[in-house]
Amino acid sequence: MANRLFFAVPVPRSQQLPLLRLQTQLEGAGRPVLASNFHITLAFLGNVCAAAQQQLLQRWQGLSLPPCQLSLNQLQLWPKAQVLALTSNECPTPLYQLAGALQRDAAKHGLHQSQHGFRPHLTLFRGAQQSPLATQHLQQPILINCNEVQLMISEQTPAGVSYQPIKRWQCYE
Ligand code: 2AM
Repeated sequence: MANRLFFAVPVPRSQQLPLLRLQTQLEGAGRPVLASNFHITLAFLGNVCAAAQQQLLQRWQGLSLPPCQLSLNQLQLWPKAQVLALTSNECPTPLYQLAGALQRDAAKHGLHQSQHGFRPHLTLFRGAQQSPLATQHLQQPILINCNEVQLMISEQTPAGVSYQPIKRWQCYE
């Protein structure tokens, strides 16, 4: 059996409010992502069989990321993916390096091969065809504290998509 996996930084409950407010402002843009599903994808891995999952966990046993902050300040509509996302034009170096290393590792081991380099973003709406806001630039950036990295399973359930962590790495100085 294979699991659909991805590495992500979750958005803890204490940081969800400004994102929920923005979703309210953008109502009608598409299907809002549930707050409990807010995350920053570092590397998407695709379907991974049990043996490859075990090897992946072994290779990344020592994964580490110092605590860092991502400032999300731009709204972008990605028409092909039909995603309305909050993005950033600056990314903390350790986060950028970790995401790149995870993506390269996936490609090297026959898992998903990323089409672009890491684009830090948080998906707010799916099924989005247009952005209701004229300006793409937020006056006040939304800050996300990166305190944890998770290896997540993505599962389709009758209630919608559900993300469950199978391994967590806390960020330490
Ligand atoms: P996104 O929401 O960060 O844009 C689990 O499916 C997560 O992996 C989703 O949240 C999605 O990213 C990301 N994902 C899904 N399919 C992907 C693909 N083909 N390429 C890159 N990322 C993908």
